Amino acid sequence: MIRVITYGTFDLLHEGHYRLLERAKRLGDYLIVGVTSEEYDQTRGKLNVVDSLMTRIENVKRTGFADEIIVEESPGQKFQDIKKYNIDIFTVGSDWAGQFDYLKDYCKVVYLDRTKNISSTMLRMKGMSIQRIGIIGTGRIANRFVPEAALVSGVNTQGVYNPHLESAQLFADKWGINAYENIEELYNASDIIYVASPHETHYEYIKQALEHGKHVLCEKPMCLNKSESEKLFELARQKGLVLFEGIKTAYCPGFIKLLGIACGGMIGAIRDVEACFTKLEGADKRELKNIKYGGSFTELGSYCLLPILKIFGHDYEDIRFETIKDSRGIDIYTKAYLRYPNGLATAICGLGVKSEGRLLISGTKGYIVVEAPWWKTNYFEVHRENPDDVERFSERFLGEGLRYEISDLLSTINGDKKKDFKLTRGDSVTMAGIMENFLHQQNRKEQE
Ligand code: C2G
Repeated sequence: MIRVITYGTFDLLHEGHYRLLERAKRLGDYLIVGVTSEEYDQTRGKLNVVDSLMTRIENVKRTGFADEIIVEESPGQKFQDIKKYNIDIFTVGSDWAGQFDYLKDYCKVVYLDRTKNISSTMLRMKGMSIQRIGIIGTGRIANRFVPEAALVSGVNTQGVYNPHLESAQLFADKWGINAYENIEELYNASDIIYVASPHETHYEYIKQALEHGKHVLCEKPMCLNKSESEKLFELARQKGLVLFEGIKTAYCPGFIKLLGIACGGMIGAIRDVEACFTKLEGADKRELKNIKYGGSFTELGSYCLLPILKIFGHDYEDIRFETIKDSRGIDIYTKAYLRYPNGLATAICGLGVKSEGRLLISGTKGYIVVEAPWWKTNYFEVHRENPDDVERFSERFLGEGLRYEISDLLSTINGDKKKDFKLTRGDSVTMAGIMENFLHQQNRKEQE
């Protein structure tokens, strides 16, 4: 008798789960299904799980494939279960390919192809359904996005589009999703479009996606021009669709906590915000090759502007940029100085200059310091005049942190308006205006 085991959350049970269980059963004679407990899902950072453990167990039972159902409660349990239940085969979907190879010493490990297509009408729960995500672009960030989306319950990554079909195919093969040659096919197969293409292509893709009735999550900077940003938000409003700019920091719990403490008066009235983000990148990287729209400020400015706009708002009195360029004219280091009626702010970005990536918020009663990588906020300190008077705060930051924005996007699509404050339409429009101002000044200086 061949004994098989598989695990999963099985939330909002859909055809991907059903087909996985069906094939797992066929691998042997006796199938044990481990359903994750709520606590375990929290520990491993799976977000947005809707169904209770009881409902998920009930749904797995109803498929008729499980001979036995157990609860998965802790990280080391798979290894123990294999011994305890005398397992011959461990199986899981190919979205986990390679990740359970460590079990090969104890039993056979089989990765079954994940189901690429989830039909939109399948198994709707209380007006909620699985939201299918289509990706435009196949770069570094898109590669980080796919495994993060796998940890948000209620979404399924359906496929990818890149005008260079070969790149799309490579990406699709890597992640077990569809590659679309025609962008219309991507729109037809998706409910949400994730735009992760080069900056200057965002506007057209977002407009097209909204016109096709799709919700949109777009990588930062969403727009390089204020009026384009306004037009897109207006189009989304008219169509009743959700449009989110993907600045991961804005949605992560540590940053939300930091803003609460900073704006709650703990350091008095805030008079200065200094945010720095620098990276040393090879000259072959996209952001250092694109003469017109590349460079440090368009690449990293959104992160640095975020705490400034969240703390001081959108009505700055003056903004000034100082930039150092490389021999090809690409901005490798930029400082943006903003003046507000009662405060000053500096955004410092570097792609060819390395500095201490720190966020420093200074007030009339003390200061808050967040060391690099503050854009993945998980720890910060509040200091006062007395050097011994230090308060320390920490918060979890899971994985690459993209799961937070995906999770908020999903709750907003499902009608939860409470997440709106994290990155507002006004924040995004103001950032687009600052990008426009920066690019305009760069071009003017070049013409002089
Ligand atoms: N699955 C699939 N096709 C999809 C979606 C999911 O084949 N379109 C598979 C997954 O690969 C997994 C199973 O369905 O094998 C359950 O998926 P989830 O409920 O999302 O659980 P998961 O987070 O993948 O947990 O310890 C838990 C396991 O590691 C798997």
